[in-house]
Amino acid sequence: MSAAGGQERESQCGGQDEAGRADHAAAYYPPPVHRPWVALAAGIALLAGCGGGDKPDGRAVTLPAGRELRVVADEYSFDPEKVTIEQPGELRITLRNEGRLPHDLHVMRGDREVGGTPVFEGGMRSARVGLTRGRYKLVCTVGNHAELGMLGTLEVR
Ligand SMILES: [Cu+2]
Repeated sequence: MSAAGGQERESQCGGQDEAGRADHAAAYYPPPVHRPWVALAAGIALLAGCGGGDKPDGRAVTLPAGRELRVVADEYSFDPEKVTIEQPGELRITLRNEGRLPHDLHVMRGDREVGGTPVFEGGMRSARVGLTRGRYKLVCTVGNHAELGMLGTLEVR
């Protein structure tokens, strides 16, 4: 029921280049019977991509100092999407790419890149970043993935 609603709304942003391409990509997902949640998640990500900033909230996590941050990448989302770290210091980030396309995860402070993983397809990659107190962004730097929803926040308290 909700999937049909998603389809309907997707078509409203078909005029945008990036939404068009995302539609195309979504068509290559396995049949719904196989992984129904993937198609649904892609639909949600597409809505987020053309919604103009007010996207549905992704999962939020708070990590104690010294804990590894594990993020799952997919087309086109990060999970979790909102991360709070309780203390400044070095953070190890592991990105698992569950999508079909190459992705990465970079930590940005304003326009300055703090660090991140290489771009890769499938599997996992880790990176270490040194963080001071403040707000950062989590970004996939591949193509227009950030615009399509691969964008998160990281706050260091
Ligand atoms: Cu990406």
